[in-house]
Amino acid sequence: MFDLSLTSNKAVNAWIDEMAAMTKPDAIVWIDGSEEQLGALRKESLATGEIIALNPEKLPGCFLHRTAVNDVARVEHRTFICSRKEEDAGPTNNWTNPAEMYAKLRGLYGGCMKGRTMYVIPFSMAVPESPFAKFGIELTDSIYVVLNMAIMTRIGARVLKCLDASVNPSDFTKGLHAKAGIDEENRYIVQFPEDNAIWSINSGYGGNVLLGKKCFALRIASYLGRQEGWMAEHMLILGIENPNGEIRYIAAAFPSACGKTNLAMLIPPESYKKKGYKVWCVGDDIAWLRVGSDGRLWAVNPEAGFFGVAPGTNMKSNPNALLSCRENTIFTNVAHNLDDNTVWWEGLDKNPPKNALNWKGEKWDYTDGSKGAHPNSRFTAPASQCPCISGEFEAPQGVPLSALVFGGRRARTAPLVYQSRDWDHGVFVGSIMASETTAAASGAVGVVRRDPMAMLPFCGYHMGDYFAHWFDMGRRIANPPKIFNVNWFRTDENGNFIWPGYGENMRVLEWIIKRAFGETGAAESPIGYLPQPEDINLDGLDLSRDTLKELLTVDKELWREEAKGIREFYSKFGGKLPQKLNDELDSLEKNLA
Ligand code: GTP
Ligand code: SPV
Ligand code: MN
Repeated sequence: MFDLSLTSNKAVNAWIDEMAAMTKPDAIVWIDGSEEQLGALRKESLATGEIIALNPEKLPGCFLHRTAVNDVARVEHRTFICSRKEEDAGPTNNWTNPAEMYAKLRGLYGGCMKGRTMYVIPFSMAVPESPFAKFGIELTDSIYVVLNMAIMTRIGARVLKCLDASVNPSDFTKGLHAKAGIDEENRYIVQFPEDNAIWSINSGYGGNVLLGKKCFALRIASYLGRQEGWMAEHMLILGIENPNGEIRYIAAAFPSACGKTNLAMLIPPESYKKKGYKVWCVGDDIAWLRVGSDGRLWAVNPEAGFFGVAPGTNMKSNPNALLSCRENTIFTNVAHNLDDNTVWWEGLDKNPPKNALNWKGEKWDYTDGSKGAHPNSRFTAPASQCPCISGEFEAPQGVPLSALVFGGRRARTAPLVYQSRDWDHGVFVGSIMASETTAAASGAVGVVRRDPMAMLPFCGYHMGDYFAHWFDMGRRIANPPKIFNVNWFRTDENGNFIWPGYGENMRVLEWIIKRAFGETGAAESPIGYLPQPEDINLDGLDLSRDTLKELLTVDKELWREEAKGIREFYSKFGGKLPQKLNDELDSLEKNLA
């Protein structure tokens, strides 16, 4: 039962033959991207219980899937960058020499698809017709992966046609995924940047298995970007339309589960809506950045869907995300309401279902204090369903950026917002990012760690070289976006967030855009430019100027401690750390003295 190949592309067919010879599937099925085929696969997946059909009136076209209990997040300790030289992976990545890794993995993949079907998914990151599109093929034995890739990327015959017509039809990313036994001890997420290859085994969870996302669009793409003169970043992209109808674009990098999806589709406060402000979503997780012929930096969202965090999403915090996932959506690891066959998660509303199964599929009693949904439960929804999707969402050249924003979860150190003095200082600001860890990756939650540009788990090469690439790009952008840092997560002595966040973040975005266009002033501080408290609009918000002042304070004592931590972090990079970063750190320490 081997499908005829959908292409005469020799490189593609030879590689698939090789992978099939190793994994030995009973059948090979080519994914052509048609609704008929996807429908048939859904039926098959329903029959095995891999997915569960939800209420067709309330959630048409929606399904629920549960992963294995030991397989609910990215696994950074089992993620590898296998470049030929260890130095090219750098101190922040796990590394094994490729020959050794291939040998080990061949052992695990050997015959692992016996009795199973191998699906061949041709996919494109960015619209395949875009000059910036990159093509890949993912081989997988999971229908869940096929159905998710069909939402998250552009797939099928259309992609093969573009690959075959491209300058180099043998240039495609080779992604191999096998569930094998979902064995934690033998779980590997491995990138081979020099081979443009990704091998993932023993997982069935999102970021580990949807190979177009973190593995390709960030790890491999960041490596390609450095060689080809562009950047792949863990950034949302949004447009702010002002009352004159002008749209200005911002890209923002926050670590996993730190607010990208929420900011990307925020709804402005009433007072802004009345004036005519609108926010348009271009992307919620990944941005590919290139210098345009006009000397500006342009951003493309390479994805076609959202793989968003479910808990905390509700009609108040993020109505646009909720409205995006009311149809044609796959929910993973949320609670199942058996009364009306819908889904529920913590923070959806105040009415947890009385007759329900938790994310593990066990009978769930919400009164016992246990969670119904896993903290890293997700929805996979087509971006086209977002009520505020940008008209430029599929623009082949992307959108021009006026500002870049970094941010993370910091209880005390980072102020609500500050601006870097220039591009190079902005690179420094990105490089010193730190954030409390979240449930998006396995391991402890709430521990502060350094996460430069929110790329620590996603940079496909030596991070010292990555910093150098940022400086390099700055020299090539005649009219660079201004660079900022934000922190929505300062807490009071009781651990409560001080800043209301979500839609109210619009007030900070307004300051950022005004600064980017030189339309408002700022105060100098040891870390960069801060807003004067009266420069942030608080109309209609129940927050005092004094509280805002507190949110904008820079505690020099804390920052001196911070500088020590940065110096220690920088020391990891040895001679690969650009001297400019050391110089910036010296001036920060001087400013704090
Ligand atoms: P990934 O998909 O893992 O990359 O995450 P993300 O960066 O897109 O994060 P997301 O927007 O899904 O938010 C993650 C969590 O942060 C959710 O539980 C949100 O409710 C919470 N969150 C988002 N924005 C804010 C905010 O402005 N303030 C506060 N306090 N919490 C927020
Ligand atoms: C993240 O962890 O940053 C995500 C989810 O966006 S995953 O696809 O699992 O990487
Ligand atoms: Mn992410």
